[in-house]
Amino acid sequence: MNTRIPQLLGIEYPIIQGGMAWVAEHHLAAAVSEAGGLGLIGGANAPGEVVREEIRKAKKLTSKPIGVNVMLLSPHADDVAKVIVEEGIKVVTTGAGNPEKYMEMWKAAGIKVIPVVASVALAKRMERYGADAVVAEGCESGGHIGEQTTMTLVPQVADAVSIPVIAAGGIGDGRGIAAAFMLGAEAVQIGTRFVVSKESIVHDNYKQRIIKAKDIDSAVTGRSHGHPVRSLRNQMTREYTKLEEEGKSFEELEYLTLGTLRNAVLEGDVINGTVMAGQIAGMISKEQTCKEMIEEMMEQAGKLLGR
Ligand code: TUI
Repeated sequence: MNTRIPQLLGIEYPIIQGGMAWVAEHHLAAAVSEAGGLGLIGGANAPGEVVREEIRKAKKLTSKPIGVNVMLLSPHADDVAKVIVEEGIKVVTTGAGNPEKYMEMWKAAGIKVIPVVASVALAKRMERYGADAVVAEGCESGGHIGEQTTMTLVPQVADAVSIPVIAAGGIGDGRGIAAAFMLGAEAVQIGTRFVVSKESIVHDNYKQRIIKAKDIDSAVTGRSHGHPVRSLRNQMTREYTKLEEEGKSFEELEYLTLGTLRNAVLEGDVINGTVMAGQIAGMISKEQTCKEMIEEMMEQAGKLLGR
């Protein structure tokens, strides 16, 4: 499992933590990095100064590399992009858009840039713009998703680019990691499983909702306005779906979900809140430390791959 990614990022194992909004804060990022993966601070919709504080707090907990994810739909993306350079971060991932306008600044600062892509076209474009690797994220993922599955996207992206490909979406154990490697990936990005880690600050109601989830418990909302989001079914997804079917405008739907991810993550409102999680939630059965998760997954993947 000695691929190009651990060397590129200065980490031990080919495992990257997803840059999940509200969830990927300093405790989780530091725990994943300490365990030998790459922990990420999720910029999400936070202002630059909040991200700066998160970076500084994470650095107090670990001297190992940590990265930052820039959510490109955020009104604060420009500020976060600059904060990353100022704080000496060495790895950036981006999501929900095309990060071209920041690439020159980041490359000049010696930052490894890893855009999350949901299509071959964007992967090829990112390689041309100097990306160091791409995360090919399938629609099994939680949160904002594309259309392709991980099984179909990863090999097509791996064939289309020469830079390393990191698989994401539906991966939560060593079998998933081994399968991703078989598809041509050189690392994986994992989100949902780390949400239920002991170091994750997510409300226990949210963790229990994932632990109790069955395979079919997630739903995708927002397709009607071009921003599909996967979360666990509840009162919120039912209400959203009903309003979508009634043809409500993007603004009305946005208003409905305002603050609901925060309410689920921090307050534990898993009924009217947005409980983003991937389809692999049905397989996730217990809270463990990030170290236990990573070691268990690496051992299982190693055996399967005969390494
Ligand atoms: O970004 C994510 N996952 C996210 S972001 C997020 S916050 C949010 N909440 C509500 C609505 C929208 C965002 C929650 N989860 N994953 C990475 C990802 N990127 N998935 C899909 C994409 C993507 C999709 C289309 C990236 C680029 C793209 O096209 C860009 C272009 O210009 O071609």
